[in-house]
Amino acid sequence: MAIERTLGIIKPDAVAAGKMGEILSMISKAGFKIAAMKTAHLTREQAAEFYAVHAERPFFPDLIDFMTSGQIVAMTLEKENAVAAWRELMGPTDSTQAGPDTVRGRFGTSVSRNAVHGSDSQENAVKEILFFFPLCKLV
Ligand code: 3AN
Repeated sequence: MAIERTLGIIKPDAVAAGKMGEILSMISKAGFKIAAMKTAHLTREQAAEFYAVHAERPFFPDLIDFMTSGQIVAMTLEKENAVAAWRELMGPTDSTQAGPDTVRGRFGTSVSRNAVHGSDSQENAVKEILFFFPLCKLV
């Protein structure tokens, strides 16, 4: 299977709770290579652009409030089958339904405060990686 890249974000709830190190450790133990990483504090415009696909959803204003409430960590994660593998390690969107071995099960608290983000397809992974790392050469 080919090496893939996906975009992971440690969200403001997990960063503020001091869980960045533990989440990076889970990522590393699961065999991902972190090909790029940066911390950022998104503006409302940047968050709205990143989540444009959800613009009409009722939770959109809360999502933008939350994602701009503090520092995030954006990462390009590399591994065989990375998109699916990172979504499996994250667990389901609703943290209350997530297993104890998943990042959301350990560090998320609800459907919206769910600790991490991951791309949902290879196509979106390319777009999302370029959003945070515009100079990255994708091969
Ligand atoms: P995922 O992040 O698991 O791919 P998406 O793409 O459906 O989930 O949703 C993007 C983000 O929007 C989620 N991570 C979560 O923060 C928020 N979200 C999704 N569904 C809801 C919901 N029903 N209520 C509140 N926030 C939600």
